[in-house]
Amino acid sequence: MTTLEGISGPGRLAEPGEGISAQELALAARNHGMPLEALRYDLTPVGLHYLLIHYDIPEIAAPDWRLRLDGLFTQPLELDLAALRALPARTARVTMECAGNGRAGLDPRPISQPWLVEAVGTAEWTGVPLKTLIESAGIDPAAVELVFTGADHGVERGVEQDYQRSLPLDVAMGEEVLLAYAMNGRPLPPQHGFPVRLVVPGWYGMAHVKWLVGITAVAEPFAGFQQAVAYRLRQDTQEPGEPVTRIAPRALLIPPGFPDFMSRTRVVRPGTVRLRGRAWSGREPVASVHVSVDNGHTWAPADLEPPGEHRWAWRAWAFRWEATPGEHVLMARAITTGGQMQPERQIWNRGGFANNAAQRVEVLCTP
Ligand SMILES: Nc1nc2c(c(=O)[nH]1)N[C@H]1C(S)=C(S)[C@@H](COP(=O)(O)O)O[C@H]1N2
Ligand SMILES: [Mo]
Repeated sequence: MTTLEGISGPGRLAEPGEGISAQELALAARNHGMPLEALRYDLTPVGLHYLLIHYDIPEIAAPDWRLRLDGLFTQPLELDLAALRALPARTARVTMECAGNGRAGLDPRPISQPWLVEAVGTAEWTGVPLKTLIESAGIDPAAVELVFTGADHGVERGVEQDYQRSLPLDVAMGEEVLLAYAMNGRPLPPQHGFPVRLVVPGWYGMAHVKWLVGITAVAEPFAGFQQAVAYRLRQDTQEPGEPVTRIAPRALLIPPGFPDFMSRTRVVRPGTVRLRGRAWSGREPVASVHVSVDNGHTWAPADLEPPGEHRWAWRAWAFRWEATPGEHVLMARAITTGGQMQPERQIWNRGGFANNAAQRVEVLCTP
């Protein structure tokens, strides 16, 4: 009989020149990205927001749903949806990005969900601050982390599991962390975590646990698969590595002109082309965006929308380019208030996480 290890072996790196497999295609078809032209919207229309679902979308009927707070709480709680919705709510505009965004561009390519750069989207999430529930359940002083459990179940690299992730208590207590039941003003759709998900503004997607059914306060840092095995920055699977946490700065271009169907090469006409895009960072805020129209040889600052009320959302930028006939490589990169700048070349790690190399867009300018 096949064992669970047998159907779901260890993580692998692609051999030199090895193409995207049918298994990677199956993942990519389930977990679609955001078409980059959707960078034009402040708020991503729900159906265009990227998706990442490790296992299956679980079946949850709203009347049956319960959220259980257990472990090191002084007053363990169980709530239904009506009870959650009766609590004071907040709405926050949040840019979410998968930690594996950019993975397919790495060499060698870690075999997993093969994102190019489109694993991003911005939504307005409405829900109850997590802090409100932690305070009413009362936290035991021995607790160091909260473990969040999703209703989805699967097997990954031989380990059968519920999808689970933890947050340190100080992060979980942040005013901005939400138990969200609405996305862009409507109940969450099944694929985005119906009926309730965690939203941790500024953190990569894996922290925003969907189909949330449990919150457990624990005395030791959580060592579950998605915390201690997956989502670590390391060169080799043997190293413990560093945990993946907050979103590294990134700028992306709305693809200019029009595309070639197969190659996706962009075609523009000579003359003034207004380049536009978005930039974001879950660490310190973006201070500027620089654009290169000559494949990174020279850079010039773009006009960047000033920071507004939406600290955790992407900001628009624009740049005037005088296009001349021929082939061009456009690039954009974000620089934070503390001087963190996107690298021009990929910085490799074994899982292909948090790699925020500056985007390159090939453009053909024809009369
Ligand atoms: N329960 C559960 N939560 C989950 C996941 C999952 O597979 N199961 N995927 C995570 C990952 S890796 C990402 S990037 C985000 C994606 O959120 P979205 O599909 O709403 O864009 O959800 C996170 N939350
Ligand atoms: Mo992700």
